[in-house]
Amino acid sequence: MKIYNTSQIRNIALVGGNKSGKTTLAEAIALNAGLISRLGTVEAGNTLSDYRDIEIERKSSVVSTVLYAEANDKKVNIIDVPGFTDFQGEVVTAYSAVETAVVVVNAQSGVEVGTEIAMMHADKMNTPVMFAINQLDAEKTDFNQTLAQLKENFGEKVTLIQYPVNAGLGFDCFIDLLTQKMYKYPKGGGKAQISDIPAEEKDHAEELRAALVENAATGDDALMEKYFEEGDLSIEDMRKGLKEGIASRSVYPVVCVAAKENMGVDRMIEFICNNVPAPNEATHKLEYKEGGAVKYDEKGDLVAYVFKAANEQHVGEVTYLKVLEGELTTGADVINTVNSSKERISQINVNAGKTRTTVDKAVAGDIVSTIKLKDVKLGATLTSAKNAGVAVKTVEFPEPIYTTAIRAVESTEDEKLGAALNDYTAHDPAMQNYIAREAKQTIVAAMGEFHVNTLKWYLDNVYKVKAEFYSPKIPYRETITKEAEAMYRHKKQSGGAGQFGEVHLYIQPYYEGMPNQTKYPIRGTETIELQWGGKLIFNNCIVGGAIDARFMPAILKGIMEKMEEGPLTGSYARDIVVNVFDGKMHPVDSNEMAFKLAGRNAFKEAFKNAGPKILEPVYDLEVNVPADMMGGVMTDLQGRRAIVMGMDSKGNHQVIKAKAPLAEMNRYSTSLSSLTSGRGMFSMKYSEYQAVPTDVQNNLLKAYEEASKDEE
Ligand SMILES: Nc1nc2c(ncn2[C@@H]2O[C@H](COP(=O)(O)OP(=O)(O)OP(=O)(O)O)[C@@H](O)[C@H]2O)c(=O)[nH]1
Ligand SMILES: [Mg+2]
Repeated sequence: MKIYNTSQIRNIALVGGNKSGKTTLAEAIALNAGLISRLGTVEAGNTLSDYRDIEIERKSSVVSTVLYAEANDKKVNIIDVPGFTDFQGEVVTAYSAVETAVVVVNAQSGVEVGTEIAMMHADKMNTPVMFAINQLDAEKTDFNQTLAQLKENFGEKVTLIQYPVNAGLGFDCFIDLLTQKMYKYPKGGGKAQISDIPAEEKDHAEELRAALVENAATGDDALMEKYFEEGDLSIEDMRKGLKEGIASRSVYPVVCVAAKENMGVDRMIEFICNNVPAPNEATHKLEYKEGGAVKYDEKGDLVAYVFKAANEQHVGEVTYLKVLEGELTTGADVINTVNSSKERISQINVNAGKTRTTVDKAVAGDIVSTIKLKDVKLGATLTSAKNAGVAVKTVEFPEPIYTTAIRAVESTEDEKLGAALNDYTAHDPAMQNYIAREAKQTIVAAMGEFHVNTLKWYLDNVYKVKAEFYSPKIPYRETITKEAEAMYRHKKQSGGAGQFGEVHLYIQPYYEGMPNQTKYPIRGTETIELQWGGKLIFNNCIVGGAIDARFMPAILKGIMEKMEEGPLTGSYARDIVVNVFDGKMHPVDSNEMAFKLAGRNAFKEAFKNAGPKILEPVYDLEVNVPADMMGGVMTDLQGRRAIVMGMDSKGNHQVIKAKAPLAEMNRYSTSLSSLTSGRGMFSMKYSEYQAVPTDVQNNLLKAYEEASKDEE
């Protein structure tokens, strides 16, 4: 394969709604580029992108796939991203490697939740956007409504480049407002016959072109002036304006395709080659941890970024790289700056799905893959020796919104399951697994139930370990709401050496910035930042040597034992000030054990009298739903004890901001999806701990009592 230089490279991600036709579009691009000789279909399970067993079984993409096409003397690298909302982590992965998002929109269904997710992440990551309106050949196609929805949701930046002449069954023709030509396709698609705009379309085309000219000029003052003076722009000027506008995200061009019929695809790729930024022309680039943006300097020293890692059938670990500076050459010794280890690049491949072609080198801006690295994970930076300190700022993945506990069906397979989970999550950064220490559960945190089902498929079919999913325990906390005092005398004198310790405590609820108590003189303070959040302030207020200083650590230890296993429900306690203000010792029988027990019991006693409360984790929730579905969603939120903090309208959607307790959010992604026919989306992020309502507290106390009885 020819080696392309940086300015000849275009990197795009095909993103957007579930089943909008991204994989079919990638297939048509590959066909036109001569990579394949006939169009595969997702139904037949023979596409370049959806080659994994799970994808063939589901007839839908699960993991993003890297492909490329050589056209117009350029190399276009393509990442075909799954559209289902649960796989939105793959959108983020793809955006970390491309300069342009091609948002594929199904003209039969218009703007969908997948469209919004693709746009939301593009906004967050400053990724330039273009739209490809697809399925223009389908019976239920509504081009005008789809375009109107795009404008309604994403504003005036949405800029029409082409419009179909005969959308719907029999579609084969569109007008291009930039080239001012008509493109008509033969049956079976492929290459368009290009002709002048016919007389009957001239007025309509002229009318629509005016908006294109204006949008093309907006990003560039000189062009704007020219446009005002001359009332029009040449095609070269428009290309210049469009290119700048796309790179700076002030223009979102819209093109027309029917991927399945391979129509419009040749022109779309030509448009991409001419108008979207090459890596070195992008205005928004990856950044280095130590500051500064990536330069894509072909002459520089090597820096490459691992944006994706996959465990491929029959191959093993495949590492996908974007070259950021210099050249990656076969045989190169590189440094993995994450762990300073050395790696050798034994092979460089370009991918078209699972098909790999070996190349000698790749220049800055290109996307390639390699195999047989020793220890390189997603997010790593590989460099030449000279750049050994350089690391790329890692991209932020969306917060998980669905958690479940998991265990091996056979406890002998615990370790196998753990290894499988670690391997799976290393390749899918939107899923996490960890052990919840207090609950003693292994937790999987994911982007939805379907995401977890995908994990289950891999556990069953690839890792071959039987696992079951069950409810995760809510990490409750305990605290106090008022001050209280208590004393405890630990005394034991039966046989041998006796034990004696007496401790008097005064406890208070802790809050940030609170003044010291003045009831007892404080002689020493210890602030303990609790591992599980919140604080314990331990004040020594002993006067006159009532308790020896050497026993204070033992008293604190006893209190900490109770903080770790709260007096109400055994949950962690937090945010308490303990003042030890009096006590008694025995000249012979006092020891550390006795004071530990006295401290622990005095604390337990005081805690019970201090208005103890159970706290629960509360999350900030952002729910985005079509306006006409608000009612059902609000009622459901109320049933989940959510408190609505605000509402905003965004296009024809409403964004609800609310606070909701984690305990009520179990399976929310599934409920929201069924309440909105899959058109709602939400994100949640831990906010704070709040006291549970009295009825909830009583139920929790009862449940704890029952569970403790069982253990006895
Ligand atoms: N009529 C028509 N159908 C299409 C077109 N493009 C795709 N389809 C069909 O739409 C369905 C989904 O196509 P895919 O290519 O799998 O869509 P996708 O966007 O990759 O789907 P996910 O990866 O699952 O999000 C398939 O049945 C395709 O045959 C098109 O241009 N016209
Ligand atoms: Mg797909």
